[in-house]
Amino acid sequence: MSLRKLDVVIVGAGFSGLFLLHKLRSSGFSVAVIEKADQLGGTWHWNRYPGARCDIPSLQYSYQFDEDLQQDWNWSEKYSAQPEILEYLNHVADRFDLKKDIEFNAEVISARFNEEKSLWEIKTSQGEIETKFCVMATGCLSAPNTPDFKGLDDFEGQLLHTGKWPQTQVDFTDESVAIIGTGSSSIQSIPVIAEQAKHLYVFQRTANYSIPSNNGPMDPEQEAEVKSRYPEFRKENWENGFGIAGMAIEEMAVEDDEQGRKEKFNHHWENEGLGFLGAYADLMLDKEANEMAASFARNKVKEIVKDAEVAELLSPKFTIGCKRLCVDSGYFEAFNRDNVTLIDLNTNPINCITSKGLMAGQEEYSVDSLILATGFDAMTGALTRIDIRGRKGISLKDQWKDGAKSYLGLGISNFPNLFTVTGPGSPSVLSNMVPSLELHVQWISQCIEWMRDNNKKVIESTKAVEEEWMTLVNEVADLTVYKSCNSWYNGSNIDEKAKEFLPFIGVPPYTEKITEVAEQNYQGFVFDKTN
Ligand code: NA7
Repeated sequence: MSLRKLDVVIVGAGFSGLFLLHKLRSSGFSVAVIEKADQLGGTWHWNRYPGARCDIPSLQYSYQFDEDLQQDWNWSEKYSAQPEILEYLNHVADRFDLKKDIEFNAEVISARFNEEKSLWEIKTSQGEIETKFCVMATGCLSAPNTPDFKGLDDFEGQLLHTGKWPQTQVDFTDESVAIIGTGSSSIQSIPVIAEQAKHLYVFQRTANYSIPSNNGPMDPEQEAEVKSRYPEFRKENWENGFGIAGMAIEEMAVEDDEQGRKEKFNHHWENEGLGFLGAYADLMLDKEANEMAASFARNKVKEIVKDAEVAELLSPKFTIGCKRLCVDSGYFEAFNRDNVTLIDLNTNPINCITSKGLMAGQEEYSVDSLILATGFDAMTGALTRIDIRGRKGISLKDQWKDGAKSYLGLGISNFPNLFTVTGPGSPSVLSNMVPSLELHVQWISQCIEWMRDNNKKVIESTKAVEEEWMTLVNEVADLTVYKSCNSWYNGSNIDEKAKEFLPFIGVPPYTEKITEVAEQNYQGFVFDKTN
């Protein structure tokens, strides 16, 4: 097979990769997207589990780079389900004629920087490519975490992972089903599976907070209102810390009286989903304020769940929002059904998986299907699982062994001309992902264009700026309650991973910073460094 030569290789055909392809191709670069799956969609291709949907309203969880696109597309629900989001991405790909430059069923096996040529050598399952730039649009939650349960291979029933759901319809009718994990994926899927299955066993290690989505058909009046002023609507979101509308409140919970807090929490519980945490400005800054919101949410669980013992087990004990907050459609209500049983893994740990099911505590649960809803090696896993080698053959996995260091979540020292979209050190998972990735795509494309126009061949971050930036990322997190529990924000869900806080908190200051860096000719990065 002949060696292909390109300006840019983009890894991943999700939201980021598609927009990157459109941007860079429009600027005259030769580009290809390399995609492991047999179709586009990224997260929205892989996460097809029942009940999968976005938890940021679709009018915001969508591209804004093209006004005609955002005017033409109509979402059918407030929070769209996975099939509709995938349909949207296919529409975007067709509208901008993207598919012809996407190589499907091609997995990147290795990416090596050739220092002599200043080129990346990319080896995929389909062939080899030499490229000036490599952009990793691999997603923050795309490397599934499969815990090393003893006997997992012995299970003879249907084994599923929510993050790698089959494309064929999975029907649980008349089945006994076990699901391990109670994060967002499980919380979304449990109400749907419970309606189908004969019996559903939920194995919980940590009870989680979840806010009702109050999802429903798109309100035509609201849609028309947003569309009548879409650019301004988007601009307002950029001014919010999380890049999400409806969270820009300045009042403090600790300064309000009990009645005021009750009313406000109730309003946000019933209307805002993730924006529940925006009820007051101090919820993620002050432990006392946070506990007020947490105790409100715990009381809600006790109001919904009829069995007091089950309600207690489902009541989270940690700081609200410190693990990714979940948004559901009937999660706690599902535990009022006779065919749903909750098993507390703290008192009944999983001993092993058997051919028929699993042993937890002293009991064996025989099931037809076993679902692992055990999350992802978040933010870094999709990168470290590829053999990426920079200067002097240094592997990214080794370089990040004691912690992922990146400048602005965009560039990594020793890895010249390699960019990451929503990489560690950027707001990414603590923001509305679609605008955040669009911001990165715009920044990266402009940088590559600027280099072409200014005769620069190589751009690279340095250890010094990365240290400084990641220190700031952690200092900002220290001002909040985000570090007060185990979460995938800080690597604690993966045993062998460095425990460090990865996302930068605060969309407006971050946007200001990267804009300023670009305006000052990519301040902090070095160009054309010799070996
Ligand atoms: P999450 O949020 O990481 O949830 C994973 C769940 O799996 C969580 O409840 C974990 O418990 C549990 N888990 C993980 N490993 C184990 C083991 N070994 N034993 C028992 N339970 C385990 O992943 P999701 O896929 O639900 O959501 C990811 C994001 O996708 C979500 O936030 C949205 O942004 C979309 P733990 O809490 O660690 O005790």
